[in-house]
Amino acid sequence: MVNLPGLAGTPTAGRCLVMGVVNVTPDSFSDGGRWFGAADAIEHGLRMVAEGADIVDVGGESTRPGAQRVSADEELRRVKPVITELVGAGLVVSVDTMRAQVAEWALGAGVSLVNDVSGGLADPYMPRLVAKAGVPYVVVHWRGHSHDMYSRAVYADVVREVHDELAQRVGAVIAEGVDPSMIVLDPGLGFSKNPAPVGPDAHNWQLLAGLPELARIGGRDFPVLVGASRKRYLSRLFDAAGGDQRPYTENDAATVAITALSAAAGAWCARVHEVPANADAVRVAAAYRNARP
Ligand code: PMM
Repeated sequence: MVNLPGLAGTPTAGRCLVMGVVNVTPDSFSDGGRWFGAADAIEHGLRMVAEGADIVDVGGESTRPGAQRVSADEELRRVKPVITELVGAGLVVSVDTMRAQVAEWALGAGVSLVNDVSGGLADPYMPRLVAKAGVPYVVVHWRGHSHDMYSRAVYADVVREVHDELAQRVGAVIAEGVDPSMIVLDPGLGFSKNPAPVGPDAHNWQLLAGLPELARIGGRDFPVLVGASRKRYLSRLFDAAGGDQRPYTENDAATVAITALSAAAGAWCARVHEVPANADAVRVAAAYRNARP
C-alpha cells in the first residue's frame, strides 16, 4: 500500500489520517439523529478537529442496511449549513454523497474531497464532476443501494472480487478524466458484505487482512481509506450467540483496534465516529512503522 501520500487538499501528516464522521441524518445506524440539527453537527465537527481529526466527513444521506433514499433537496438542506460553517472555520471537509448535484454544491462551497460510497456507480455524472474539480475522490466498493445490499453479499473470493470490481471502477473514473493520483480506494466494509465473524463469509475481516492486495491495481499502490467504525460486523464479533445484539456505540474500542491494525498495514485514512482514541492509534501505528527495519 502507498505510504501516506499527500493528496491535494488533504493534510500530509506522515501517518494515517483520521476522518471524523458528521452524519446529518435522523437514521444512520451508528449515530442516527445525534447530529441531525445543523448547530449540533457544526459543534460536533469542530470538536472532532480539536480532538485530533484531520478531515471532517459530512453526509446527509444514511446508508445503513435497509435505508431508503432521501431526495437530493433534502440531502442538500441537511448538509449546506454544516459544510458552509465548517469550511468557513478553516477545516478540511469532505462531502459524503452519491449525488453529483450535492457534490457540485459542496465543491463550490470549498470541500477538499468527495467521498462517494457508490464509487461513481449511483450517479454517472459524479466522476466527471470530480475530475473537473481536481480534488481527491474516495472510490468505495459498492454493489447497490442499501435497501437490499445484503442479498448481494455473495463472494467466492471476497478479496479478489472486491479488488477486481474496484479495478473496474478505477478504470472507469480515469476514463472520465479523474487523475489517478487523486484516487483513494475503500473496501466498503459493511456494504454488501456479510457481517460474519469467522468462516468463509467473514467478508469484512478478510478485506481488512487483504488491504495491501486490494490497493495494488495495475502495478500502482493506491491510498486506502478504511471505514470500519462501529459497524455491524464488530457487534457480531462480540455477540456470543451469533446474533446482532451489541449496540453500535459499544464498538468504539474495537474500532480503535481496527484503526491501529489498518494504519500499521499502511492505510491512508481511518473514518471514525469517536476521534480521541483513534487519533492515538494512528500515532502508535506510525511509531511502530517508523521503528521497523
Ligand atoms: N461507511 C458509511 C458511510 N460513508 N464512506 C466511506 N468512504 N467508507 C465507509 O465505509 C463509509 C462511508 C456508513 O457508516 P456511517 O453510517 O457510520 O457513516
